[in-house]
Amino acid sequence: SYEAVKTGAGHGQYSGEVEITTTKTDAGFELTDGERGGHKTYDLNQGSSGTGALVTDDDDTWGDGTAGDRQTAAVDAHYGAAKTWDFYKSALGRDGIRGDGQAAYSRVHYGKAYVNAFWDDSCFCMTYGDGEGDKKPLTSLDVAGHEMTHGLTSATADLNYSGESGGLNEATSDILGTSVEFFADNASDAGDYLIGEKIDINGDGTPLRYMDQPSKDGSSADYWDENLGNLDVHHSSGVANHFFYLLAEGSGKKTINGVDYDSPTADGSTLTGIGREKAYQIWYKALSVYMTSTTDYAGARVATEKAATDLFGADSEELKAVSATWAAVNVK
Ligand code: ASN
Ligand code: ZN
Ligand code: CA
Repeated sequence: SYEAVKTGAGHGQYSGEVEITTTKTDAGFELTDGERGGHKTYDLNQGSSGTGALVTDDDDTWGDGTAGDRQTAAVDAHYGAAKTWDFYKSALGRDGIRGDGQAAYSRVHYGKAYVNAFWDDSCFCMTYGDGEGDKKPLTSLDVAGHEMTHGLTSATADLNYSGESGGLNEATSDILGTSVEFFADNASDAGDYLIGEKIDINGDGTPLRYMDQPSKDGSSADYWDENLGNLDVHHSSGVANHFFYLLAEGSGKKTINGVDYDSPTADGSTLTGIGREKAYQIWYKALSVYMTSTTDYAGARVATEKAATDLFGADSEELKAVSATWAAVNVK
């Protein structure tokens, strides 16, 4: 018996034609990524517990790019896990979610007409539903990066999932999930500051969230106020998502990869972005070194200012930009 790392040909619904890392066994090929901690992708076949079946194939060519094909969701999930792993490693210098080189695993085809995806610390795994009707499978790249980043947050700051800390937990998943999407540089799913633009979870063609102006979703907050912690965590995240967009890209109108953005400020200030690489480095350092389970928005400001000081210096333009950007979203 032998096992060998292979490069399979994947046909994803969202990722398009992609190389995925697979394993050759006596019986054929399986979705085990030997280059990334042994990450495996399973098919739950509409079940809702356990792992279901490891996804296998005879000729190392996977999926046909349609939701009707069972392997296709597995291709997108396996690809998303690989790109998230690679982003953590080469952009953040982190060896897997826990920093120990160990892989999580993915489960696709969860339940019946399930319109969500989720991370679970207890299995150290992420799970994707198939959607329902116009609402497509949940296996897009930004969703994969979002869900895996819940594992990263649990392994670092462990931000409590309620109140302002819960909003920061959610925003961390959107910030690094979006950063994965840009990092992957996939022509079929280019980087943007929208969350879930591929999956049509609203059934009307709109994305789930907008980082340049979170209130465009009808529920999220653009600016901090004293009631922010009463919102659902997926809406109190808006202030930090807006902070990240402004820090990276600046205020006002901008077009990136063909998508138009228009990001306002609470104080009417005009901001110039420092670029997304510096912005995610600051966020990650703040998350992994300075934030704790009870960090609130005021604490996130302090944490990111410390991180920017460590990375760029006490007299740096980057530190000034962090402070000015928090002021622009009303975090004093
Ligand atoms: N997809 C959602 C999230 O990651 C699932 C949830 O609300 N727990 O936040
Ligand atoms: Zn989340
Ligand atoms: Ca996106």
